[in-house]
Amino acid sequence: MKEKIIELSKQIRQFDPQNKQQLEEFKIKFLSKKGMIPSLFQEFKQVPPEERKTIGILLNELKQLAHEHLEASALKFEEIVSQTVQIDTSLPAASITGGRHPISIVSRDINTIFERLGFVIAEGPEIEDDFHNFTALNFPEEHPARDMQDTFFIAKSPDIALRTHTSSVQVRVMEQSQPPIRIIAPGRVFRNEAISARAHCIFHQVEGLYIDKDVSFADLKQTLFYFAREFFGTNTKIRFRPSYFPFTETSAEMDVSCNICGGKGCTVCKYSGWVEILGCGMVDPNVLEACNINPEIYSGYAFGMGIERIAMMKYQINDLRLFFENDMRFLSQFSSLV
Ligand code: 2NM
Repeated sequence: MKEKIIELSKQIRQFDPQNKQQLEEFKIKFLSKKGMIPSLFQEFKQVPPEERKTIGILLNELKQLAHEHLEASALKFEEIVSQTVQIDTSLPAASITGGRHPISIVSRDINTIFERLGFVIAEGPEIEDDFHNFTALNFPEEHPARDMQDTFFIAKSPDIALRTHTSSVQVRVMEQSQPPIRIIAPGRVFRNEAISARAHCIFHQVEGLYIDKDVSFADLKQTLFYFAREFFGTNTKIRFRPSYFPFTETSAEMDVSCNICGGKGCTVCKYSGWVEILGCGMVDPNVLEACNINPEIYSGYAFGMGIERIAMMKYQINDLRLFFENDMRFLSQFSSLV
């Protein structure tokens, strides 16, 4: 009996099936009701009591070995099958469905124009501390943006909030490097606002920053003029109006000539011929100082724009909520634009 068991375990170990049929044959030969292992269990009944313990152990080990070997062989076999299916290079390519979201298209187009001017894309966290979102950006202690009504706070003392602009990314870059700095920071921002056709609590921004020796407002104007012509077309005119932001001095807002009506007057420009597209200015020396950049040596400009606003203008979309609803009737209109 012992010899038989040893002989069978040798046979089992040598078994290497090449297909499913051989696997089945193995099962029948060793493990089926009339197979060799169940027959041995029958024979086991005649084993004298003094040998029962050792033979019993050997027999159970043999059965286990057969099951394990069968499973391992089947597994190996299935792996080969599925691998062959996955890399069938003769299959025709799957057709590509879907397309980019309009916000993604516009964001990418804006980034590309600034990258051509030497700007580098910078990214940072959406959850920010008070210093990077407000204090370093020269927001006074009692500024309304620091209020619960305007900002989503996650924790209090220390204040942690969802960033309200991507300027916080620029603060992080300024802290970590010395000029020349030429970056754009695209990304999602969050403001505690009632949702309407013109506002949402989540939207997207691209902010730009250039710091070096002798950077002037003229440099800012020329850069933004180039951007406007590249993005809206070569006939686009720009104009600046004075404005105010805590982080820039001087500050301005820039309008572009309405590219829907060509300046004649329409609903997009509200019959003024001009559309506001961004805010900008010379970085306040207090901001540079807070970020360990010497304002006696360096100066810089910055600008920021809302991507939804620009996408609304470009595609003549009149309700900002459409960007966030993922309605296929809306999204599929952009599927041919890559
Ligand atoms: C705007 C308008 C004007 C701005 C300022 C900075 C920083 F970090 F340098 F201070 N980043 N972005 C800026 C300036 C943003 O958005 C309407």
